[in-house]
Amino acid sequence: MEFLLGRLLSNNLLNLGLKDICEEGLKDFGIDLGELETVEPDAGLGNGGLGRLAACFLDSLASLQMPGHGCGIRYRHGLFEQKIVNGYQVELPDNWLQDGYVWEVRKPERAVIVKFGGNIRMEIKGKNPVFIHENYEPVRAVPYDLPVVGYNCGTVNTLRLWSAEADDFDFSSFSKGDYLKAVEHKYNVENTTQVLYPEDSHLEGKILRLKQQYFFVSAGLLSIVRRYKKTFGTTMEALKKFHERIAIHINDTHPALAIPELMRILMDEEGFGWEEAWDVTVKTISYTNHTILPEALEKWPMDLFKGLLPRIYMIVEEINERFCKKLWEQYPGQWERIRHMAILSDNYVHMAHLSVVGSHSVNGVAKIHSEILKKEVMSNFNQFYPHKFNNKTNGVTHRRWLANCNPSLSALITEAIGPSWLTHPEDLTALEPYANDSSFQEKAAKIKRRNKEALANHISDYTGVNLDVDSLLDVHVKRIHAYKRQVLNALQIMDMYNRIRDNPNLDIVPRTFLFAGKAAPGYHLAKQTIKLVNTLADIINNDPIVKDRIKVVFVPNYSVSLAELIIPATNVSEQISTASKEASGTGNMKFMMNGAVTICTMDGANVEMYEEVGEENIITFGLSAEQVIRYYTFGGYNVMDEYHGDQRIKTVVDQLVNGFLGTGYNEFSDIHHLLMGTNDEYFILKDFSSYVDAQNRINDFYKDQTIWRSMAVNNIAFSSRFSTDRTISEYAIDIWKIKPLVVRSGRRF
Ligand code: B1H
Repeated sequence: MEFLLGRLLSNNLLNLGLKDICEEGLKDFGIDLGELETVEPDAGLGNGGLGRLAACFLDSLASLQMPGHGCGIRYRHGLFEQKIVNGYQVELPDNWLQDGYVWEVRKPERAVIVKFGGNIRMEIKGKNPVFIHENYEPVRAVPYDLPVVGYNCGTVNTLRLWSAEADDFDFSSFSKGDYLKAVEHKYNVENTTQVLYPEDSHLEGKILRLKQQYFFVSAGLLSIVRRYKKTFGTTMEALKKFHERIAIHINDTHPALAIPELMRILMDEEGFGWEEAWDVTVKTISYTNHTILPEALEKWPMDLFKGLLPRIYMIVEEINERFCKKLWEQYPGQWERIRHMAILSDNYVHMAHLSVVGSHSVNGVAKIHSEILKKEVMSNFNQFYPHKFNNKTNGVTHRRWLANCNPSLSALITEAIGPSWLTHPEDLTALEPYANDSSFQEKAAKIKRRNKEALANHISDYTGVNLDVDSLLDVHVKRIHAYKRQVLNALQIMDMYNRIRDNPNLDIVPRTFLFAGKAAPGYHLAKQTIKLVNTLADIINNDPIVKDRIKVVFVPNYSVSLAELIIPATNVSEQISTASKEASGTGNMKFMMNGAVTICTMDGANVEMYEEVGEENIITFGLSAEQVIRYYTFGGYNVMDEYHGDQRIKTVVDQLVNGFLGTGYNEFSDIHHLLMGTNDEYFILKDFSSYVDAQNRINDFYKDQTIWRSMAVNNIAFSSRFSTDRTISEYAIDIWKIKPLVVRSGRRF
């Protein structure tokens, strides 16, 4: 449902091998390619990691010459634009299509009709029941195709984005003279694909979102089946081999309706019986889980579901019935267990349960996350289907996130070890000996500094803050969320500030704390967190006692293109989620491959980064996932012990509400409540002291630039596991059973 593409021009030129020649050619006309690139709008059709992962998958699929395509929604408005006014987030609509979009090709001749609402009539034909959908609202789904260009290989795959369109006039209403009704109909239809829901890892149970889900799932499947029949024939025999030639992967539960929709198409349109349709469906579909946060697990009220999708509801009911019957056979009398596993229960349709039951593979996105799924969150399902569960650790495309966004570092790497890493990221390990090569270290450090200068220009334009390019750049960028613990970082900065005020000559490495990220518009705590960071920036940046040793800056409107500017300039990457909560994280990987040192909890993919780079090249702190889960299960933690036991903690917590920050008493009350009113649900105060120690270690390492630079280079050298080329190869072999398909041999350059 999300593809967070960002800009495409520069990346497509890189993958086509045309970047240098275009740069040179444009120079002759007095045009700077870099400047030209900024004219392209970001395609912000996603919230964060989940949508960007899908975009990285597309790059690796094409670059590995795999026949794999994307199916999504052409949102008229992508993720909102963030402005900061007086320290507060203000949301503006993202108008990315206003000047047209050069990469899309509208294909009206491939449009399909998606049916909503209405009622189902059953007829008996011969001996079999047939289901006829009547009085439905037809919505025309028109595909817009975007090319997905592989790296130096000639493969171009497709990202097909569906747009809801109405004919200019609904003639039946118009002919009756009801002009307003006709216009209203057009408005309602087109509303379906108007806007991306802006909640990351949190669900908004709105009917329009369910409509979006069915809209793109149905359109996608209708077009896949149509293409299949055109290629392999329309006979029943051909269709029974559907799963041998087609794999459909659902990115979280958002497209889980693909399961009942494929059943519907096979049964109602192609004449399959239930058993045959179910066999093909389960063998076709596979599912990735991206979160264990309870508030993000999708469930839809049955009534709402039934009204919008009556035939799909009937099919889900039957899937549930048959599944529960099997559970009953295996676990006779265990009502509670069955109720917890059912797809339909407590008047809701549970989409994760539907996804597990209706697919042949279920994977988590990092080792620790997959283990938590198997042992905790989905342990019942893992017992019932022990062979479905597996792990596929996330990655990022090192072509966009190193080669394209950090061309100087990329050139330095190629100069040292040759260019093979671009297609074989595992070759990056050849950099290891350079970690202690002082000339290489120095060149890498110079590049980091130049990248900081480029970032500093942007920041002074957008915030008026002058970034000290000689300071240590400490970066916390991602969606704002309690579990990602931007508040922990803010408290640590307050403590550092308190120490400087207590001892104005405190010897610390000059540091800039950079934050960026969007808060969901209805998420008050996240919005207060943004205000808190901006308030700290105001106070600290203007306090003469600080003498510019620390600076705080919140950069507005975090996006793919802003990340591409920030990440190459970063020294310290903040990955400090409450252990067990961040399924994987992917920003962590982008920083690592650009030579930042990570300060992190043992959560998500951080654990595997630690394994790869070794304990001497990463700074870890805090509770383990096991400890966190143990506290949640058995209790035994009291925030008052932290508050009264550590003066530093008491001071910073009190400063939130005692006027120290120069704001009203209630300004940060949600944050104060998060810490003290929920018994520190995210263990922010519990991890505080260990985090401060870790920050002090960063300070000490950075003082010795030889050590620091060697850590930075080691991080690049050991980042290859986190390329989506590795991730996609695993999906291809273990789940999709697809192989590279050489359409034509590409030009090699
Ligand atoms: C992730 C989401 C998500 N997990 C609901 N879940 C959404 C859930 O619009 N919604 O309703 C949108 C997004 N996003 C992220 O996926 C995880 O938090 C990250 O840890 C992970 O790296 C990323 C990719 O797997």
